[in-house]
Amino acid sequence: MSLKEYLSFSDEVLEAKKTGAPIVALESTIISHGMPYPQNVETAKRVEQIIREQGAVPATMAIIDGKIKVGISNQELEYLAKEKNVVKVSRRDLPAVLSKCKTGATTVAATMICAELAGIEVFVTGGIGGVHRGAESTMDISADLQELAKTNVAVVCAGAKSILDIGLTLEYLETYGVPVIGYETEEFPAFYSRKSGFQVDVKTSSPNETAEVLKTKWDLGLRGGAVVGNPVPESAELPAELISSMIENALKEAEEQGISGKDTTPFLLARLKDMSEGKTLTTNIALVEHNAYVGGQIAVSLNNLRKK
Ligand code: PSU
Ligand code: MN
Repeated sequence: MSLKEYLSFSDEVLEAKKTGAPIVALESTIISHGMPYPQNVETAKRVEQIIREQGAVPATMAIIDGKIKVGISNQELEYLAKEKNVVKVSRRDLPAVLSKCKTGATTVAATMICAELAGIEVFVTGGIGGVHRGAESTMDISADLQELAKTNVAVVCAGAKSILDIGLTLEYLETYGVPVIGYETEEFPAFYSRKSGFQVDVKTSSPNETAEVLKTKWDLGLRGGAVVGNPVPESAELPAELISSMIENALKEAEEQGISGKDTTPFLLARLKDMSEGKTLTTNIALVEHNAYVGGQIAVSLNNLRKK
């Protein structure tokens, strides 16, 4: 089977490819494992709409019946959002899930791979995976970070959650030469909160300025991705003091219940939502929508630079 036969484009994305319109990749783990139903479907649809309003075309990625879907239908979205047994697909899972004609939701790492295969350079999500707290003994480091080291896709996100070790996550990205851009911020955002106490490499203040950094990286032949950290809007921010004790408790529960590997991140997200009585979910939705707004504009700018 040739590469082309693994990919299945939606009509909207196919048309965008033909006309050279800007395209933005979106992940599906956030739908299947990151948010509850029905907020997951509503958010996924709204995020796609926001991207269209910026003049770009959304391409939500998923593995469906052994194909890499680049853009999914409403029916496929409903399935990914409702079905309990959708596999969480990261880099290592792609071969088995595809060859066995299964269905799965793609993480940041797997979505980057699919985006690169489909020729898409900008990807919008909520937060990236990273180095987990206590990684010195568990070795739990998200495959997202290795993917950022080698796959040519920019990930627009609200930083990394403080369920992770943000300092070590940034050290890892530095070691692998991954630019960390702060969108209108000098501090790397901490997902639910605007500040983490850690500096970014470069602050950009417009979509065009951001697109120029990305284009220059790839013009130089520097393979790999970039992180664009876009802080959650102030109106939706959760103060770090408010959630830090919840995070401590959620981490303790995870340890007591023996949660490990790929189950850790979904477990922590679900527990935080319950402990905060839904506040973390509201914030999560707001930050993803804001990332779609900014990421859509960056994709348009990058597309314009490429056409020059
Ligand atoms: N952060 C969120 N929501 C999510 C994820 C991260 O706020 O849904 C998902 C993303 O798909 C990310 C994955 O790639 O979790 C990381 O999982 P792990 O830590 O197992 O690599
Ligand atoms: Mn992990």
